[in-house]
Amino acid sequence: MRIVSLAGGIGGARFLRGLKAAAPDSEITVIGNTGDDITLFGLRVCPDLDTVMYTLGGGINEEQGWGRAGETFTVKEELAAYGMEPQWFGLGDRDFATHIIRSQMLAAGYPLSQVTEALCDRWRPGVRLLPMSDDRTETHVVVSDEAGRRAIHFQEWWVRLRASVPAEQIVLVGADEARPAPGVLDAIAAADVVILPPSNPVVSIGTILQIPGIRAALEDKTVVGVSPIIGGAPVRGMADACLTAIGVETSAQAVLELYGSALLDGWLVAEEDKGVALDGVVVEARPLLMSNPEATRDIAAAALTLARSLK
Ligand code: GDP
Ligand code: FO1
Ligand code: CA
Ligand code: CA
Repeated sequence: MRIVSLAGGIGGARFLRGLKAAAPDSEITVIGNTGDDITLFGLRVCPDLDTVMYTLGGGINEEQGWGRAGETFTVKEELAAYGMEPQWFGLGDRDFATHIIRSQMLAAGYPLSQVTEALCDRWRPGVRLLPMSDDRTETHVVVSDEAGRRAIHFQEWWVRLRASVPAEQIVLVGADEARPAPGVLDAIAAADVVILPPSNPVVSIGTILQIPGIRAALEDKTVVGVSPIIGGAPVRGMADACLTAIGVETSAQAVLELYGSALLDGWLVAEEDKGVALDGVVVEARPLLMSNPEATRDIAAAALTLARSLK
């Protein structure tokens, strides 16, 4: 079976591990969010692509959910000793190597999709990992504080400010001119089913859906989503602050309505969210906590079973 999955960072990566276990003989193509990408110290950092690559390739810091296992921070400390900014983003020594190679290849003219493929040669994530676009897009957040009203990079809002300042607007800069990366639309067209993992509906899935052509391609397919919201709260992270910014309530019902019946054919919600419903979408309630590999595999299996039944 051919499966396409969109993915953000931690939620997407953990779900994909379950999807691989639930469908070991399938060919899985992952379309990764690159709206989180940021240039730091002259290096291009792609947090969500790296989180998927390290998680599926066995290099992730499991407790943290991002960054490398066994990481050290000597380079970060040395940069800070020079007074280099920003100091609020924790790039580790092992992780730095990834960004150095990526930046060198990009400077040599390779598109991000080929760079990602080259990095995955080492990590063997067991899926085909494609960036949503080779064109540079970045999520920026409009905030107002003592410094006035301004747009800051998503990472500054998320990591430095911990989303504590309300987002007045969340904008994917460059979206209008961006094209899907090579292979993205072909993979969607060839897919038997499409799964939306419980990734952030605004700054992960919502970002990917903004690349012209991707949403329309998905609307022709059988798409099943897994709710990232359980009992009115994101399981981890600050997705509620992102939903509030776009005027959407933090609930499995509101995220279902945000995605809509043109995109979704099926929707998995947690058992405490039974009763969630939308015309044209089949909703099933299941335990949705990815607390261990088996529970995660069962969630992915339920999403696949539902998708197959709706084809
Ligand atoms: P990020 O890029 O690292 O923020 O990761 P994603 O966008 O892929 O996923 C983040 C989302 O995963 C959060 O909004 C959480 O609500 C969701 N999430 C995390 N753990 C779980 C879980 O165990 N179950 C479900 N259903 N959602 C989860
Ligand atoms: N998240 C943090 O909360 N603090 C960090 O210092 C941090 C560093 C970092 C470095 C590399 C990387 O790939 C991810 C990193 N993240 C960090 C996670 C990440 O930036 C965010 O959780 C996601 O982008 C939000 O979706
Ligand atoms: Ca992310
Ligand atoms: Ca459909």
